[in-house]
Amino acid sequence: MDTKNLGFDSRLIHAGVFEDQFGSATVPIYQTSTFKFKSADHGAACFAGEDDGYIYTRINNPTIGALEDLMADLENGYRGVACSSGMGAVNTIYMSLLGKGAHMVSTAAVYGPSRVVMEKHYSRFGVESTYVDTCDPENIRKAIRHNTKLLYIETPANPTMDITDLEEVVKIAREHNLITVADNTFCSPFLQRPLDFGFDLVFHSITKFLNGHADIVGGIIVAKEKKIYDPVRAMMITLGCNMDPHQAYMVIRGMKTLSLRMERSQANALKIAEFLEKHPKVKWVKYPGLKSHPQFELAMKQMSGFGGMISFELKGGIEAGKTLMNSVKLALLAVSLGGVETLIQHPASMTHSKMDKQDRESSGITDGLVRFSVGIENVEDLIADLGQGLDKI
Ligand code: LCS
Repeated sequence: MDTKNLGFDSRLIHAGVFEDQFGSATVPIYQTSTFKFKSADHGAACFAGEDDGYIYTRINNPTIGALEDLMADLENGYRGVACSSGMGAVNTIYMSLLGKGAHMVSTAAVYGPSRVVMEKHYSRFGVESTYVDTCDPENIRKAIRHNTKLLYIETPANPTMDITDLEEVVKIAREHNLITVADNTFCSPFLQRPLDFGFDLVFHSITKFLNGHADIVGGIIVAKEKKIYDPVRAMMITLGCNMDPHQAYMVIRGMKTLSLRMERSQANALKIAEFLEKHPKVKWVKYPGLKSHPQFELAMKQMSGFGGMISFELKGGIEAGKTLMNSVKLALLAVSLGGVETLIQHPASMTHSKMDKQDRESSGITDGLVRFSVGIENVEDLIADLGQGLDKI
């Protein structure tokens, strides 16, 4: 369907959906590993790229393709590359764009494993990296070297909720001829579209808000242009971190309600952030929708809402945080985020535990930081649950 003149919510329902021979209203699951060629010449033409017929599910598949088309549409990009996980997407990007002697500048407080894999493993193959506080674009400028190729931004960052100015990053990249990548997991295209600011690539852990139901793991990359899409797609195929057709079907199904879920999640999050900010046992709260967030104005400028993620620290530090995590009954004590169910977790001992302690602390991921992923339950119930947990401290 031509979605050019449709609004975001209509595109969520109709983009990527193709007509099949039976008139199926939803995208069918093509649970096959391989596809029959019409002839030997047809097979050869598919491999040569002269025919866009399906070949093999690691390379292309109609169900996975429907999700890739949907995401490219929502992010205003050229085409999408679906991956087996968000980390599959991260590694596909690193592997396709960096090599021996190349250098990357990245947000310091990224999702822990995105940084750990670079510093521990890509360094073994001669890839260099510098992690800086990208809230101040000057830090990015100062970190650029003669061999810098990539600027890798996560905004809002997991779990500090720090925000990076997308427009400024693109300006710097253009001055130095660098490729720009944004991890848009915390926002989803409902709240922020980095390609519209001039980024070259955007990606997501699709496990989170996009799928929204805590029942699959997946990732997706969307490229702004063909010249960057082609090497990224080729790398995903070679690495073999493709999505599975059933996984793609689940994500397409979950994404139909993205706007509805995001609206409720962020409405709940604002009320919870306000409740926490006023609570006497809370030291600080970081939520982009609070005027106390140091980059509230920037969030207003580049995001169309403030999302469902909150970080906070209790006055009693980590011991108080543990009491809270052990006391809440409605919020699940679990990692991951962006599902319909509210989750609470402790980044220093869980999602970011493999990071060097000094790097973790200097990135703002303190021992006492607790992260809250706000679901779509009744907000009164969530506040009551937090309240009884805070009373136990
Ligand atoms: N990028 C961000 C911002 C993430 O939050 C995650 C996962 C990833 C990439 C990797 O995606 P995955 O391979 O897990 O699909 N974040 C997690 C978290 O905060 N808790 O558990 C996983």
